[in-house]
Amino acid sequence: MGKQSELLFEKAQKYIPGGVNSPVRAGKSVGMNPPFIAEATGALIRDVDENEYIDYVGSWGPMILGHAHPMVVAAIEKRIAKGTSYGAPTELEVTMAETIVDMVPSVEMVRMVNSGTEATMSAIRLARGYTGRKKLIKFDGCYHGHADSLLVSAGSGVATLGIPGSPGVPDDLARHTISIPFNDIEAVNQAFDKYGPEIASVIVEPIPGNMGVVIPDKPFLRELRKVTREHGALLIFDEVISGFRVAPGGAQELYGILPDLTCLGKIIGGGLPVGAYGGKKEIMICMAPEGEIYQAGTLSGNPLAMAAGIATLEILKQGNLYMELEQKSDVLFSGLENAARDAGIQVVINRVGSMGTLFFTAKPVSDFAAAKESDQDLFRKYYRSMLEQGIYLAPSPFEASFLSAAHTNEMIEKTIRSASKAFRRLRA
Ligand code: KE4
Repeated sequence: MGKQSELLFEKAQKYIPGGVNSPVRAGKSVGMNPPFIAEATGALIRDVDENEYIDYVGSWGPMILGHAHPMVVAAIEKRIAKGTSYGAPTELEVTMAETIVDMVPSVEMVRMVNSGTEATMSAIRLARGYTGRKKLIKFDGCYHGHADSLLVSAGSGVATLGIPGSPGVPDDLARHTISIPFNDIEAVNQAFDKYGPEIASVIVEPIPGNMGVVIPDKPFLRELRKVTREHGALLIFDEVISGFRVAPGGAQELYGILPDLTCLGKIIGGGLPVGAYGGKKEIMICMAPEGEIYQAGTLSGNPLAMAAGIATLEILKQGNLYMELEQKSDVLFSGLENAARDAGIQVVINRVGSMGTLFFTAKPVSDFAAAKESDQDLFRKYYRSMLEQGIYLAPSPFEASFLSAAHTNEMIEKTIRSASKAFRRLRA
């Protein structure tokens, strides 16, 4: 890593646990200290040592338009002159809520929060309050943020760091969460046979991005909808990643399945801190101050974040960006697949739209157990080689790569050439 990044990382570790404000950024899974970023424009990101990279992290999903999109920057610049936060309702929040309701098929009402974690934490509290039940089903390898009830064999940072659940989560809370293999509808039915009347909700990433990308089996999501309805449990789609990513209306639009509640984040803030949870009106009106179930936030619906998010969604809801993203992503990931094959490296690629993951394995990856069987040592070497060639990937085998509207054909071709070289080095 560059000199300035090393110096900053050393200093950061004096004041910040692990030197980072979110664990996965520390790069422990790839055994490398992280580059410190100075700026980013479009699909390019530059570190403090003047190294430039093609960015496939995109701030872990929000930057679907690319960094510093002119319309988003203009929206923030225009808004900031009016102040940054009032702690009072604004027209922007109404516009954002109307836009989400308009774009996300199952959402009739929505509440803004400040992160994906707050969104899922609030949604499970709402599900428990609405049903009067305690138990929760989640899936191994799915990550829903760091609320206590959800840090039970989660994926993403927890999986990458190898912490099964987390110290500090009380046992008598964790035991209310049942975590089962993704795509395993038999296990879901067994859980409902055993705990049915106690289950408040099933929360799922309809297209998981936190064990790497995994494709839901066709009947799986449909069965989830059926079994939750039969048992009076709420189905929560955590679309913090897939929302507005795979279609204007997210995975629920793509697969035609309507959950009871949807959690959103990332893209709806245009890179500023935002989360949201929404769903059927009869459920959402149970939230204070209309109902009894409590959730609050000083900066919820913050005007700057709303301005950035509205500018982003206005562009996405035109819908024409998704075909372009699909084409670019197909070129990239099929190029990676061909390059690996030509170098004699076995890979499996899972992709939906502009979110995808390359696993170093020969076996299909349809759940977390299979993802964990992929060769993490090969991933580490691949990651390092790509970074040295100016390609910025997520420093973990259990994450998604994201394309944006700003990735050009030349950048994609350069990425494929770099991967080809990286794969050949793996053979050496
Ligand atoms: P945040 O609290 O980090 O805004 O969102 C939590 C969350 C909820 N649901 C899903 C499906 C998510 O992917 C996330 C957060 N994603 C991780 C990476 N996949 C954020 C990166 C990080 O933890 O630094």
